[in-house]
Amino acid sequence: MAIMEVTVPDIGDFDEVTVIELMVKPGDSVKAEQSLITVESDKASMEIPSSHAGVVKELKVGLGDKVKKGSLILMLEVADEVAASAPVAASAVAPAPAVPAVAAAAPAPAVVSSGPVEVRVPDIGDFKDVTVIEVMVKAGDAVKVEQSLITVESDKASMEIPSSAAGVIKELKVKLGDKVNMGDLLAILEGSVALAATATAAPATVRPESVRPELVEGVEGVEGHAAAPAAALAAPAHIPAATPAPGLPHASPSVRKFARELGVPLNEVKGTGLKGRITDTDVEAFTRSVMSGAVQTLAIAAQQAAGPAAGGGGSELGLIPWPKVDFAKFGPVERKEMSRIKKISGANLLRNAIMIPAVTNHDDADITDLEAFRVATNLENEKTGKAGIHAGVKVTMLAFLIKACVAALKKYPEFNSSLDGDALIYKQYFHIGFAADTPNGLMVPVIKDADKKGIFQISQEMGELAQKARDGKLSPAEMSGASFTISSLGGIGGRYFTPIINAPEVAILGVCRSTIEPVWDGKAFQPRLMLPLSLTWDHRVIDGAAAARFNVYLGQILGDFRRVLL
Ligand code: CAO
Repeated sequence: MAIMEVTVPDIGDFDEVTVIELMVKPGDSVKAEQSLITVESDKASMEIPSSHAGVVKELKVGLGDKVKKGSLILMLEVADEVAASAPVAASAVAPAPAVPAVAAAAPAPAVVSSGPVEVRVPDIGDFKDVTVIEVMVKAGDAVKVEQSLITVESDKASMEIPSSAAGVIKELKVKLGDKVNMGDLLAILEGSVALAATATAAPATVRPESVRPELVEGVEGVEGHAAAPAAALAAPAHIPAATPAPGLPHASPSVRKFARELGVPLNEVKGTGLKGRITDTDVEAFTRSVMSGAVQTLAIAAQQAAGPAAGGGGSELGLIPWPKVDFAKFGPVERKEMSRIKKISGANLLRNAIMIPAVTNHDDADITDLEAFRVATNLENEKTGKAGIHAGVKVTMLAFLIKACVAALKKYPEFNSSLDGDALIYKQYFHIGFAADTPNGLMVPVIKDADKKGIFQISQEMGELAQKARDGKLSPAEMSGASFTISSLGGIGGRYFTPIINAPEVAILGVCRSTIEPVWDGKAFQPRLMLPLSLTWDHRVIDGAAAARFNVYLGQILGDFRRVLL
């Protein structure tokens, strides 16, 4: 065994960076490429990997130490042959630098252009396909030279990409989750665009830590300016002070990855590391405090401060924000905008699911005789042909269900009511909505005055409304005014489900596919056609016993429709 020194490899343009995380300790076995420490500048944090496998004998850096290329990180015990083959004794620079090898600042004359200017990803060293994890600007924003536009992250480093030109963002060419490489177009600036000034300034005027774009290209043909490599700033007065990334928490890539895996919002985590840096221990502690409820108080306070209009993300409910996952890390993905209908119905469903204390009762109705009647009716109607008054109309099970529900709603009127503060509005009309599956999403057309219509008429209207829904031709009037809704998945399949109440209604009936089942008649099992029913109801208005009664009554009617007349 031999001892070798592991030093900081070439970290590009970075003069001195601070050690913010020690990832190994004496006695640890490390693999080649395993991260040893995390270092950080104003604009980037990166993990420094080991270029050899071995056992850590002694750490030579501590938290807060400033290191640069060649600084000794640790002493590593390695196999003799490894030490012998090491190119330079004691120097274990990683073969692939773990940091952005930012191109040296190239002198360039300051230029002013009034035409559109493309801002591209600069030389980010050895990194390929880095992920955009934060977009800090939007179209229409005025940006200064050096203002950070996006943050990108690889497995080993995260870095902000600043603009090397000032101007107004005409178009942003990247979004969250995109993979970018050197030269990729980030944004197009317009207005009086001041291109990043020359690098002829003394190094002292350059923030040594900043990762800066080296490529700022004028759109060809416009103003005749071609690419103007730019780095440092001639006029420090124009440089925004080392801009902390707005909203981006202070944490290393591995901590961020850890937080993402746990769904922890890093911006809510208090960092206990150096300069308030978030460590993985902080992430764990945050998770524990959420589990115990301690963090909810903070979130609710934030919600109160933000007011009810502060939408999305769950913070208004005292919930931690929705986890942001870079799915592309796990496999190929494609992003597609949801349809307008899906967005609208989604918002309604979310509100109803959250605001209604809903309970679902499941039951079965014996529809053996009813189905036989339905089939016979349709056969008979077909025979009558064009001569019949209901020519071409197919009687559907859903039409019977609508009629049966009307009967149950009449018997149990609170199911046909709506909450109005402390009062209930009992509707004396029976408008029944039915969920229709359309290529654009879920729609709920309404059969008005279902109590006054026969099965044929309801079947016919339903067919027409369902067709209109699929064609996207339903009028708002045809979708409003329901006092109760049925969602039938019977034509598709399934057993039971828990439909979400269509507020301000107070109940909804879910129906699934009927199946022949053995039913005990007191002497023997009989094959009966059983229809699964799932009734979801608002517990503020309806009691469990009433819901059970409603289902039982519904089952009785579906079992013997003559009961409707009683
Ligand atoms: N059990 C067994 N079979 C059933 C059934 C049931 N409960 N209900 C209907 N079927 C059968 C019918 O017999 C018919 O079979 P045939 O084609 O062999 O005659 C087939 O399913 C289609 O039935 P249908 O023409 O009567 O249509 P429908 O009334 O069942 O449905 C509509 C109409 C608009 C409700 C339906 O097309 C639809 O969109 N359903 C989905 C609703 C939905 O998405 N709900 C979920 C909302 S919550 O996300």
